[in-house]
Amino acid sequence: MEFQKFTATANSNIAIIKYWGKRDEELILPTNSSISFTMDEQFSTSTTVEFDSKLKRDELNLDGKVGNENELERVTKFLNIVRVRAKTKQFAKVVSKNTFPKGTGMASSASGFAALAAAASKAAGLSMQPRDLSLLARLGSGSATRSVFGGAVEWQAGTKKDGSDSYAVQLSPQDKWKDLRNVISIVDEKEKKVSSRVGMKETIKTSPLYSQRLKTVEERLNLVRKAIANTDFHSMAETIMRESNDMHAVMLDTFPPIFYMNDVSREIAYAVHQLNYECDAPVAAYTFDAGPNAHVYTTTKYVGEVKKLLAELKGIKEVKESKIGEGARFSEKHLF
Ligand code: 2P0
Repeated sequence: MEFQKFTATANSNIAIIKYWGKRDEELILPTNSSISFTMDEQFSTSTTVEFDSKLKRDELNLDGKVGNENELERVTKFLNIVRVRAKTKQFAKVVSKNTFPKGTGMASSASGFAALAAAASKAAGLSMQPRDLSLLARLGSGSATRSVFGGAVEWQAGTKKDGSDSYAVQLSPQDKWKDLRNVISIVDEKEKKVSSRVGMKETIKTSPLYSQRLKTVEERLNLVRKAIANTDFHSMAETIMRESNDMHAVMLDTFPPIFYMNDVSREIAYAVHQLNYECDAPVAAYTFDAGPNAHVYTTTKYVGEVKKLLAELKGIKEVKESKIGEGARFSEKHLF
């Protein structure tokens, strides 16, 4: 069978209610639901996929370089799922490009697997609704589940053993969030010492505090869902910060402990609290992922204030600003 070449683009996302722990390692099923905002096209991955009967194995090119064995293995594992569904044995050529430079410490597995899921499924002749696409993207990387959609997105943990109810839904489209910004501080560009995949597994295994997190995260989820339904950033700002702090607390409670935030990250957190104190309102909210880079959500009205306070801090390499972006889409701009 002859297959066509397809290209898809997906943006990364930054969670405000975090995914940190799996109830099923193989199916990538989370212990709790998570909520994120999708970033804009400055933080995206475009991927072209073509299945070809002449290939002897999958071929991978990432940002102009041949993918290493680990990267290829992860992509082949994912393509195997697509091949089974499409009933084909053909290997594929995959070429992928990130708009954000590798080594800025920005997560690329979310945008990467969302783009790969969209391009590979279409290139294999499968027709998928966004929900099915998010189920498929999840099998590549948990955070990719959310990148299929734009705006505010919830990855519903689901309860079924087979994972069929663990997919993402859009809570609110991006045009409702024209005033919201993510001001990103690049603090460290190095690869992290402990990957999210390994880190979250260790946390579940060794952190006594983790069971407490699973109880309290439900309250934060409800509060954030309500604030999103009302397009009300200020009412969830405190919860966004408490949630990030809670995740980093269980990381610290892991044994041996996992430190992702550093002194500069902590200075940024202090500065945001100081700004909110001076404004007598929660005008900005920080959140940190599995790394020291800060994401400060704020409204356009306060972006200038946030950037001013960041400029006064030492140790920040670069500050970027992202709008709330769209979901995965196809394009005619093939990469080969
Ligand atoms: C999140 N993170 O909700 C959380 C917050 C990092 C901290 O999703 O094992 O790379 O591929 O499912 O998706 C990072 O985890 O992990 C992540 P896998 P993934 O965004």
